Amino acid sequence: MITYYNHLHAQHQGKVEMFRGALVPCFEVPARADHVLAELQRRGLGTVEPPHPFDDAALETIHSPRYLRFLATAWDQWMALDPANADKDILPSVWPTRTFRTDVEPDNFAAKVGLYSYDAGSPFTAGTWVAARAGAHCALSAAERLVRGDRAAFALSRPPGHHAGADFFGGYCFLNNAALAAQHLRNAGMAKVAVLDIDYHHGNGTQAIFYDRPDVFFASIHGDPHTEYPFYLGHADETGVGAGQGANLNIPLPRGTGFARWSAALEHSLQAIQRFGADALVVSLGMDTFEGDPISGFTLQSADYLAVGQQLAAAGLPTVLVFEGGYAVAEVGVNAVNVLEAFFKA
Ligand code: OKP
Ligand code: ZN
Repeated sequence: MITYYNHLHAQHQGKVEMFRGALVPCFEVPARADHVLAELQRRGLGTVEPPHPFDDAALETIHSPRYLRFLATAWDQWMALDPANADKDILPSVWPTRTFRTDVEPDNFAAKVGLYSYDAGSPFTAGTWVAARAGAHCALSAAERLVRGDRAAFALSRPPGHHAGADFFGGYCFLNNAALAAQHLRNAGMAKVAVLDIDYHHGNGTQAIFYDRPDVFFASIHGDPHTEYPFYLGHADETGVGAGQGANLNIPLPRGTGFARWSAALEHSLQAIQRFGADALVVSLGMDTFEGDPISGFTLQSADYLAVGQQLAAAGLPTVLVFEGGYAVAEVGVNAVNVLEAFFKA
Protein backbone atom coordinates (compact mmCIF):
# COMPACT_ATOMS: atom_id res chain seq x y z
CA MET A 1 0.00 0.00 0.00
CA ILE A 2 1.15 3.50 -0.74
CA THR A 3 0.54 6.40 1.61
CA TYR A 4 0.49 9.90 0.17
CA TYR A 5 1.64 12.01 3.07
CA ASN A 6 0.90 15.72 3.13
CA HIS A 7 4.42 16.98 3.75
CA LEU A 8 3.05 20.53 4.08
CA HIS A 9 0.31 19.75 6.62
CA ALA A 10 2.06 21.51 9.53
CA GLN A 11 1.78 24.82 7.68
CA HIS A 12 -1.86 24.72 8.77
CA GLN A 13 -1.62 25.29 12.47
CA GLY A 14 -4.60 27.06 14.01
CA LYS A 15 -4.14 28.64 17.39
CA VAL A 16 -7.68 28.87 18.75
CA GLU A 17 -11.29 27.96 18.03
CA MET A 18 -14.48 29.37 19.52
CA PHE A 19 -16.01 27.11 22.17
CA ARG A 20 -18.74 28.11 24.65
CA GLY A 21 -17.95 31.79 24.48
CA ALA A 22 -14.20 31.44 24.77
CA LEU A 23 -11.25 30.92 22.46
CA VAL A 24 -9.74 27.53 23.29
CA PRO A 25 -6.68 25.76 21.82
CA CYS A 26 -7.37 23.91 18.59
CA PHE A 27 -8.05 20.18 18.73
CA GLU A 28 -6.98 19.69 15.12
CA VAL A 29 -3.19 19.87 15.58
CA PRO A 30 -0.21 18.87 13.41
CA ALA A 31 0.83 16.15 15.88
CA ARG A 32 -2.19 14.10 14.75
CA ALA A 33 -0.70 13.37 11.34
CA ASP A 34 2.80 13.02 12.76
CA HIS A 35 1.62 10.18 15.02
CA VAL A 36 -0.03 8.32 12.14
CA LEU A 37 3.11 8.66 10.02
CA ALA A 38 5.35 7.47 12.87
CA GLU A 39 3.17 4.41 13.49
CA LEU A 40 3.07 3.52 9.78
CA GLN A 41 6.84 3.67 9.67
CA ARG A 42 7.25 1.79 12.95
CA ARG A 43 5.22 -1.11 11.51
CA GLY A 44 6.90 -0.86 8.11
CA LEU A 45 3.54 -0.69 6.39
CA GLY A 46 4.01 0.10 2.70
CA THR A 47 5.70 3.15 1.24
CA VAL A 48 5.25 6.84 2.01
CA GLU A 49 5.47 9.51 -0.69
CA PRO A 50 4.59 13.19 -1.05
CA PRO A 51 1.62 13.94 -3.30
CA HIS A 52 1.84 14.42 -7.05
CA PRO A 53 1.21 17.97 -8.27
CA PHE A 54 -2.17 18.86 -9.79
CA ASP A 55 -3.25 22.16 -11.23
CA ASP A 56 -6.01 24.15 -9.56
CA ALA A 57 -8.49 23.03 -12.24
CA ALA A 58 -8.51 19.65 -10.48
CA LEU A 59 -10.01 21.38 -7.44
CA GLU A 60 -12.74 22.97 -9.59
CA THR A 61 -14.24 19.52 -10.18
CA ILE A 62 -15.74 19.93 -6.67
CA HIS A 63 -15.23 23.51 -5.48
CA SER A 64 -16.55 26.76 -6.96
CA PRO A 65 -14.06 29.10 -8.63
CA ARG A 66 -15.00 32.03 -6.37
CA TYR A 67 -14.48 29.93 -3.23
CA LEU A 68 -11.08 28.74 -4.46
CA ARG A 69 -10.12 32.34 -5.28
CA PHE A 70 -11.11 33.32 -1.75
CA LEU A 71 -9.02 30.56 -0.16
CA ALA A 72 -5.99 31.41 -2.30
CA THR A 73 -6.11 35.12 -1.40
CA ALA A 74 -7.64 35.15 2.10
CA TRP A 75 -4.38 35.46 4.00
CA ASP A 76 -3.14 38.34 1.83
CA GLN A 77 -6.47 40.14 2.28
CA TRP A 78 -6.22 39.63 6.04
CA MET A 79 -2.69 41.02 6.14
CA ALA A 80 -3.71 44.01 4.04
CA LEU A 81 -6.17 45.00 6.78
CA ASP A 82 -3.45 45.36 9.40
CA PRO A 83 0.15 44.11 9.58
CA ALA A 84 -0.54 43.18 13.23
CA ASN A 85 -2.79 40.42 11.88
CA ALA A 86 0.32 38.35 11.11
CA ASP A 87 0.17 36.45 14.38
CA LYS A 88 -3.63 36.11 14.54
CA ASP A 89 -5.84 33.45 13.00
CA ILE A 90 -8.76 34.42 10.78
CA LEU A 91 -12.03 33.41 12.48
CA PRO A 92 -15.44 34.25 11.03
CA SER A 93 -17.93 36.17 13.16
CA VAL A 94 -20.83 37.01 10.84
CA TRP A 95 -22.81 34.74 8.48
CA PRO A 96 -25.57 35.09 5.89
CA THR A 97 -28.29 32.94 7.43
CA ARG A 98 -31.84 32.57 6.04
CA THR A 99 -33.20 35.59 4.09
CA PHE A 100 -29.72 37.00 3.34
CA ARG A 101 -28.13 37.01 -0.11
CA THR A 102 -25.13 34.81 -0.90
CA ASP A 103 -24.90 35.57 -4.61
CA VAL A 104 -23.19 38.96 -4.10
CA GLU A 105 -19.66 38.74 -2.80
CA PRO A 106 -19.15 41.57 -0.32
CA ASP A 107 -15.98 43.72 -0.39
CA ASN A 108 -15.61 43.67 3.39
CA PHE A 109 -13.21 40.92 4.43
CA ALA A 110 -15.09 39.75 7.56
CA ALA A 111 -18.23 39.50 5.45
CA LYS A 112 -16.39 37.42 2.85
CA VAL A 113 -15.06 35.05 5.50
CA GLY A 114 -18.60 34.54 6.75
CA LEU A 115 -19.97 34.00 3.25
CA TYR A 116 -17.54 31.12 2.72
CA SER A 117 -17.86 29.42 6.12
CA TYR A 118 -20.38 28.08 8.61
CA ASP A 119 -18.73 27.99 12.03
CA ALA A 120 -16.25 29.81 14.29
CA GLY A 121 -14.27 26.68 15.04
CA SER A 122 -12.13 26.58 11.92
CA PRO A 123 -9.27 29.07 12.02
CA PHE A 124 -7.72 30.03 8.70
CA THR A 125 -3.98 30.63 9.06
CA ALA A 126 -1.05 31.81 6.96
CA GLY A 127 -0.39 28.27 5.73
CA THR A 128 -3.93 26.95 5.47
CA TRP A 129 -4.29 27.25 1.71
CA VAL A 130 -0.89 25.67 1.00
CA ALA A 131 -1.54 22.81 3.43
CA ALA A 132 -5.13 22.16 2.35
CA ARG A 133 -4.16 22.19 -1.32
CA ALA A 134 -1.35 19.67 -0.76
CA GLY A 135 -3.80 17.54 1.24
CA ALA A 136 -6.23 17.56 -1.68
CA HIS A 137 -3.35 16.49 -3.92
CA CYS A 138 -2.76 13.54 -1.58
CA ALA A 139 -6.36 12.42 -2.06
CA LEU A 140 -6.15 12.89 -5.83
CA SER A 141 -2.84 11.00 -5.94
CA ALA A 142 -4.34 8.14 -3.96
CA ALA A 143 -7.34 7.99 -6.29
CA GLU A 144 -4.99 7.92 -9.28
CA ARG A 145 -3.32 4.80 -7.81
CA LEU A 146 -6.65 3.00 -8.03
CA VAL A 147 -7.03 4.14 -11.63
CA ARG A 148 -3.64 2.51 -12.26
CA GLY A 149 -4.92 -0.73 -10.74
CA ASP A 150 -3.85 -0.66 -7.10
CA ARG A 151 -6.14 -2.31 -4.56
CA ALA A 152 -5.89 0.59 -2.13
CA ALA A 153 -4.08 3.79 -1.23
CA PHE A 154 -4.06 6.06 1.82
CA ALA A 155 -4.15 9.85 1.86
CA LEU A 156 -2.56 10.95 5.13
CA SER A 157 -3.44 14.59 5.23
CA ARG A 158 -4.70 17.36 7.41
CA PRO A 159 -6.63 19.59 7.64
CA PRO A 160 -9.53 17.13 7.20
CA GLY A 161 -12.11 17.59 4.45
CA HIS A 162 -15.54 16.05 4.90
CA HIS A 163 -17.29 19.14 6.33
CA ALA A 164 -16.15 21.37 3.46
CA GLY A 165 -18.79 22.01 0.81
CA ALA A 166 -18.49 23.18 -2.77
CA ASP A 167 -18.11 26.76 -1.53
CA PHE A 168 -17.67 26.77 2.23
CA PHE A 169 -15.28 25.76 4.98
CA GLY A 170 -16.10 24.65 8.53
CA GLY A 171 -15.53 21.84 10.98
CA TYR A 172 -11.75 22.20 10.55
CA CYS A 173 -12.17 21.43 6.80
CA PHE A 174 -11.36 23.60 3.75
CA LEU A 175 -11.14 21.31 0.70
CA ASN A 176 -13.21 18.14 0.51
CA ASN A 177 -10.50 15.53 -0.03
CA ALA A 178 -12.84 12.54 -0.14
CA ALA A 179 -15.13 14.21 -2.67
CA LEU A 180 -12.16 15.13 -4.85
CA ALA A 181 -10.95 11.52 -4.76
CA ALA A 182 -14.42 10.20 -5.65
CA GLN A 183 -14.78 12.65 -8.55
CA HIS A 184 -11.30 11.76 -9.80
CA LEU A 185 -12.37 8.10 -9.96
CA ARG A 186 -15.53 9.08 -11.84
CA ASN A 187 -13.60 11.17 -14.33
CA ALA A 188 -11.23 8.27 -14.93
CA GLY A 189 -14.15 6.14 -16.08
CA MET A 190 -15.41 4.33 -13.00
CA ALA A 191 -19.17 4.52 -13.47
CA LYS A 192 -20.24 4.26 -9.83
CA VAL A 193 -18.30 5.32 -6.76
CA ALA A 194 -19.26 5.12 -3.08
CA VAL A 195 -18.05 7.37 -0.28
CA LEU A 196 -18.28 5.77 3.15
CA ASP A 197 -17.81 8.23 5.99
CA ILE A 198 -16.92 6.62 9.34
CA ASP A 199 -15.77 9.78 11.11
CA TYR A 200 -17.76 10.46 14.30
CA HIS A 201 -19.19 13.61 12.73
CA HIS A 202 -21.59 13.59 9.80
CA GLY A 203 -19.85 14.47 6.53
CA ASN A 204 -22.22 17.27 5.65
CA GLY A 205 -19.95 18.69 2.96
CA THR A 206 -19.60 15.40 1.10
CA GLN A 207 -23.32 14.69 1.38
CA ALA A 208 -24.22 18.13 0.03
CA ILE A 209 -21.79 17.81 -2.89
CA PHE A 210 -23.27 14.52 -4.10
CA TYR A 211 -26.86 14.81 -2.84
CA ASP A 212 -28.49 15.07 -6.27
CA ARG A 213 -26.10 12.64 -8.00
CA PRO A 214 -26.99 9.04 -8.90
CA ASP A 215 -23.37 8.10 -9.68
CA VAL A 216 -21.85 8.72 -6.24
CA PHE A 217 -23.38 6.94 -3.24
CA PHE A 218 -22.77 8.57 0.14
CA ALA A 219 -23.08 6.56 3.36
CA SER A 220 -22.28 7.93 6.82
CA ILE A 221 -22.29 6.52 10.36
CA HIS A 222 -22.12 9.32 12.93
CA GLY A 223 -23.27 10.88 16.15
CA ASP A 224 -26.95 11.85 15.99
CA PRO A 225 -27.11 15.46 14.76
CA HIS A 226 -29.88 16.22 17.25
CA THR A 227 -27.03 16.46 19.78
CA GLU A 228 -23.78 16.18 17.80
CA TYR A 229 -21.85 18.48 15.46
CA PRO A 230 -22.57 19.49 12.68
CA PHE A 231 -26.19 19.51 14.00
CA TYR A 232 -27.98 20.73 10.90
CA LEU A 233 -27.52 17.73 8.62
CA GLY A 234 -27.11 13.97 8.90
CA HIS A 235 -30.58 12.69 9.79
CA ALA A 236 -31.80 9.29 8.66
CA ASP A 237 -34.52 10.72 6.41
CA GLU A 238 -31.94 12.37 4.11
CA THR A 239 -31.92 9.88 1.26
CA GLY A 240 -30.93 12.04 -1.73
CA VAL A 241 -32.87 14.29 -4.09
CA GLY A 242 -33.91 14.15 -7.75
CA ALA A 243 -31.70 11.79 -9.72
CA GLY A 244 -29.76 11.18 -6.49
CA GLN A 245 -32.81 9.85 -4.64
CA GLY A 246 -31.80 6.63 -2.87
CA ALA A 247 -28.05 7.29 -3.20
CA ASN A 248 -27.60 8.77 0.30
CA LEU A 249 -27.63 6.75 3.52
CA ASN A 250 -27.29 8.26 7.00
CA ILE A 251 -27.03 6.12 10.11
CA PRO A 252 -27.10 8.46 13.13
CA LEU A 253 -26.32 6.74 16.42
CA PRO A 254 -26.65 8.01 20.00
CA ARG A 255 -23.76 9.13 22.20
CA GLY A 256 -22.33 6.14 24.02
CA THR A 257 -22.69 3.75 21.08
CA GLY A 258 -20.14 0.92 21.28
CA PHE A 259 -18.50 -1.31 18.72
CA ALA A 260 -21.20 -4.02 18.47
CA ARG A 261 -23.90 -1.62 17.29
CA TRP A 262 -21.44 0.54 15.33
CA SER A 263 -20.01 -2.39 13.38
CA ALA A 264 -23.52 -3.64 12.55
CA ALA A 265 -24.12 -0.18 11.04
CA LEU A 266 -20.88 -0.53 9.09
CA GLU A 267 -22.01 -3.92 7.74
CA HIS A 268 -25.38 -2.41 6.76
CA SER A 269 -23.60 0.46 4.96
CA LEU A 270 -21.28 -1.87 3.07
CA GLN A 271 -24.23 -4.01 1.96
CA ALA A 272 -26.00 -0.90 0.66
CA ILE A 273 -22.83 0.02 -1.23
CA GLN A 274 -22.72 -3.48 -2.77
CA ARG A 275 -26.37 -3.19 -3.83
CA PHE A 276 -25.58 0.20 -5.38
CA GLY A 277 -22.96 -1.56 -7.47
CA ALA A 278 -19.97 0.64 -6.68
CA ASP A 279 -16.82 0.15 -8.76
CA ALA A 280 -14.67 1.75 -6.08
CA LEU A 281 -14.86 2.97 -2.50
CA VAL A 282 -13.59 6.14 -0.84
CA VAL A 283 -13.47 5.91 2.95
CA SER A 284 -13.53 9.07 5.04
CA LEU A 285 -11.42 7.58 7.78
CA GLY A 286 -12.08 9.55 10.93
CA MET A 287 -10.66 8.07 14.11
CA ASP A 288 -12.81 10.12 16.50
CA THR A 289 -15.13 7.15 17.15
CA PHE A 290 -12.48 6.13 19.72
CA GLU A 291 -13.60 6.04 23.37
CA GLY A 292 -10.82 8.42 24.38
CA ASP A 293 -11.67 11.11 21.84
CA PRO A 294 -12.03 14.45 23.64
CA ILE A 295 -14.82 15.90 21.45
CA SER A 296 -16.81 12.79 20.46
CA GLY A 297 -19.15 10.26 22.05
CA PHE A 298 -18.72 6.68 20.78
CA THR A 299 -16.74 4.05 22.69
CA LEU A 300 -14.67 2.10 20.16
CA GLN A 301 -11.44 0.58 21.51
CA SER A 302 -8.06 0.45 19.78
CA ALA A 303 -8.38 -3.27 19.01
CA ASP A 304 -11.79 -2.69 17.38
CA TYR A 305 -10.04 -0.85 14.55
CA LEU A 306 -8.46 -4.12 13.43
CA ALA A 307 -11.99 -5.47 12.89
CA VAL A 308 -12.93 -2.26 11.05
CA GLY A 309 -10.03 -2.81 8.63
CA GLN A 310 -11.16 -6.39 8.02
CA GLN A 311 -14.75 -5.32 7.41
CA LEU A 312 -13.67 -2.67 4.93
CA ALA A 313 -11.38 -5.09 3.11
CA ALA A 314 -14.13 -7.72 2.90
CA ALA A 315 -16.14 -5.36 0.68
CA GLY A 316 -13.59 -6.31 -1.98
CA LEU A 317 -13.56 -2.92 -3.70
CA PRO A 318 -10.62 -0.79 -4.83
CA THR A 319 -10.40 1.61 -1.89
CA VAL A 320 -9.03 5.07 -1.21
CA LEU A 321 -8.70 5.76 2.50
CA VAL A 322 -8.69 9.45 3.43
CA PHE A 323 -7.67 10.56 6.91
CA GLU A 324 -10.28 12.81 8.55
CA GLY A 325 -10.80 13.46 12.31
CA GLY A 326 -9.45 11.84 15.47
CA TYR A 327 -8.36 14.04 18.37
CA ALA A 328 -7.05 11.58 20.96
CA VAL A 329 -3.63 12.59 19.71
CA ALA A 330 -1.51 10.00 21.53
CA GLU A 331 -3.66 7.10 20.27
CA VAL A 332 -4.62 8.30 16.79
CA GLY A 333 -1.58 6.71 15.16
CA VAL A 334 -2.15 3.24 16.60
CA ASN A 335 -5.88 3.40 15.89
CA ALA A 336 -5.56 4.54 12.26
CA VAL A 337 -2.78 2.12 11.46
CA ASN A 338 -4.77 -0.73 13.04
CA VAL A 339 -7.39 -0.13 10.33
CA LEU A 340 -4.75 -0.02 7.59
CA GLU A 341 -2.75 -3.03 8.76
CA ALA A 342 -5.85 -5.23 9.14
CA PHE A 343 -7.09 -4.06 5.72
CA PHE A 344 -3.88 -5.26 4.12
CA LYS A 345 -3.60 -8.53 5.98
CA ALA A 346 -7.19 -9.45 5.14
C1 OKP B 1 -14.19 17.69 12.45
B1 OKP B 1 -14.12 16.24 11.97
C2 OKP B 1 -15.44 21.17 19.89
C3 OKP B 1 -16.64 21.61 19.12
C4 OKP B 1 -16.76 20.87 17.80
C5 OKP B 1 -16.25 21.04 15.43
C6 OKP B 1 -15.85 19.62 15.31
C7 OKP B 1 -15.33 19.33 13.93
C8 OKP B 1 -14.95 17.90 13.74
N1 OKP B 1 -15.13 22.06 20.96
N2 OKP B 1 -16.16 21.60 16.74
O1 OKP B 1 -15.35 15.70 11.63
O2 OKP B 1 -13.45 15.36 12.88
ZN1 ZN C 1 -15.01 14.11 13.21
